[in-house]
Amino acid sequence: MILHEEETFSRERMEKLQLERLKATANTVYEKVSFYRKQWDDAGISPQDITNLDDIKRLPFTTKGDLRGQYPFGLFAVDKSEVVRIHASSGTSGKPTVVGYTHNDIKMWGSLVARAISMAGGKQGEVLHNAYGYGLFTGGLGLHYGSEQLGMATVPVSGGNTDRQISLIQDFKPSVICGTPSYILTIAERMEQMGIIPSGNSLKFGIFGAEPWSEEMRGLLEKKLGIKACDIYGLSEVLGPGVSMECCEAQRGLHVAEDHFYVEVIDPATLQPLPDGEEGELVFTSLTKEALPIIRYRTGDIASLSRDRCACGRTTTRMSRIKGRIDDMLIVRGVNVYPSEIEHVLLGSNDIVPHYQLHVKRTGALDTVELHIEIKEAIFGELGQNIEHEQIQFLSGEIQYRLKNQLLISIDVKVCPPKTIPRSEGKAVRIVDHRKFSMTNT
Ligand code: DLL
Repeated sequence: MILHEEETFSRERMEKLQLERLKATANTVYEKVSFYRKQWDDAGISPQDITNLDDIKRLPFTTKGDLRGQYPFGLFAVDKSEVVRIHASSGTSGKPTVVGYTHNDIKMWGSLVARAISMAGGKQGEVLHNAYGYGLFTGGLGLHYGSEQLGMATVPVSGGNTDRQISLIQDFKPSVICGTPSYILTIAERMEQMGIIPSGNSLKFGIFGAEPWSEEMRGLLEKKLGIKACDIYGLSEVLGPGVSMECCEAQRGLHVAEDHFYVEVIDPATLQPLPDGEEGELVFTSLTKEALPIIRYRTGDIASLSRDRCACGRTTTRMSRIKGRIDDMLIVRGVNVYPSEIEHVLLGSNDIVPHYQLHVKRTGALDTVELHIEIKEAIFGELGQNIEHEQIQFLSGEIQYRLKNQLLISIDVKVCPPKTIPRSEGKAVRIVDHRKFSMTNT
């Protein structure tokens, strides 16, 4: 259901609103945040230079490094007495990035998540099971406030304690389940292990995100749980979940909340804007945030944009599913590959479970990547639980062949015994880096 009229604004009306809000945001950050004032003064730009939306391209970018450099509250545009919530993302090195919200920010965030839940099929009066982690991570509380604002009975179960999650699903009969796709898969598999048919429950819709996932993973989760699964995107530096959301009608790309965020795609190497349809790095500018307005934030996430009409009737720009983070891209003998592309190839095999990890090692001067996959329990049993069995060697060769054929990469594939690849309770760790310097896998 379309909750807000802004979702169907004409392009002209949306752009008028965006320009008004961009001008106000530019004035605020220039006046209130010394970081921006200095950055813009150095670049010879002032808020008055913004006379049309295209002028945004003249503004300097903001990066995660800038947020860290201003740790903890240096980029806040309001007095600390107006901040009512603080979240932070851990990051893999250095200081966390800290984000703050005023009362109005929390209200706006709740309304965008309510919009997102409604877009995915959630309805007032029904029950929503929220398995995103509660805490400094924005997933739990983000979905929570949105669900309450929509008028759903919200179950704040958080991540982990899978058996309890399952009994709550059986007893409270939610229609919507939210969580990372990897954790929801863990729940579905545990149900199967307990002899419960996952598709036999009350669930109708899934709201999954916070990590890259493939179309094949969507198919698997939809089939196992008997639901329609939609992708939700967001990042704490920009807001949290709700920056964009897929609709359950089309399930083709995520509608950006353009009344609150201006989206661009740039070439991460040249930093030049890319046209619609071309893949590059997503960049967001907030248009209504009070505590932490953010200008041209480089997300590190790879996607493309489309302004085609959507079957659901919404007119907002859509972004493609995230292919991965720039820092998660592996270069395997000169070929660039993202874990989500490997997932796409793997989920075509009936003999393995959908859990995998990429181990990056350094041998001499060379980086090598080994893909760990896990054999299905039943097949392992049939083969006498012998991981050296020639059929298992054959399976590893077959996956290697498909990766070479479809992605042009040659990597070693190690088939592991059942239940040996760690299961996720939040964001799945797809890349395990054994080299000295760590790689991110948030
Ligand atoms: O992950 C916010 C969120 C919570 C989104 C719940 C969706 C659902 P952070 O912890 O700051 O915030 O991590 C943000 O996660 O830059 C992406 O790399 C990744 N990410 C988020 N959503 C998706 C998605 C939350 N739908 C980082 N697909 C982002 C792929 C995603 N990656």
